[in-house]
Amino acid sequence: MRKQFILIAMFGLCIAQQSYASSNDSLGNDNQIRSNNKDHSHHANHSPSKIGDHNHKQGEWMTSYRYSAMKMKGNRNGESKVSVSDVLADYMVAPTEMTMQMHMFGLMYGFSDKLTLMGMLPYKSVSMDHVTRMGMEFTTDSNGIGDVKLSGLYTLYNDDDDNKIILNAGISLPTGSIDERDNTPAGANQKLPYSMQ
Ligand SMILES: [Cu+2]
Repeated sequence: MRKQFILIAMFGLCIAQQSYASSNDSLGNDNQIRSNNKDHSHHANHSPSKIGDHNHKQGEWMTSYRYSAMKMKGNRNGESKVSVSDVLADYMVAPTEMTMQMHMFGLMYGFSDKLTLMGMLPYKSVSMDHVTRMGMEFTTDSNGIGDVKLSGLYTLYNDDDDNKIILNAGISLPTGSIDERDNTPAGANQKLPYSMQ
């Protein structure tokens, strides 16, 4: 059998939408939602593609939504690429491609000027293509919420030029769904492996 070449392809796409609400701004307007580039000097250099890289002033809220998609192809054993036939020599089924889409919802709150609290909730959709030793192809899909992450961002250092050192400490709560099932050649409604949970 001709050795197959494995393509390794991976791309990421990130679209982020963020909005800010301030409850202690100079206008005294409690529920004003602000767009990213207005009025908030401490966000002037803030790129929305980073998470947890900034703090908020006391009483300030920020909500964020971020979409990302990823596609992975090919198999590896440690550092080296392995072909589908290599995988099938050891296993009954080889994965060929996996796509993941993630919706990430975030909330930040300025507990004080130095301490910002942050919570994040992901929603994931995963799809994996496989081929069996018999040459049969099949796909499994799953979707559900992932682990909630709660963290605190503490400003250790902040100079006049707005250079900052922020300590980011957090915990991950095991809220992710771990009982995702789908149909496979082994039968209907089978429990899916870890990477699909
Ligand atoms: Cu923020």
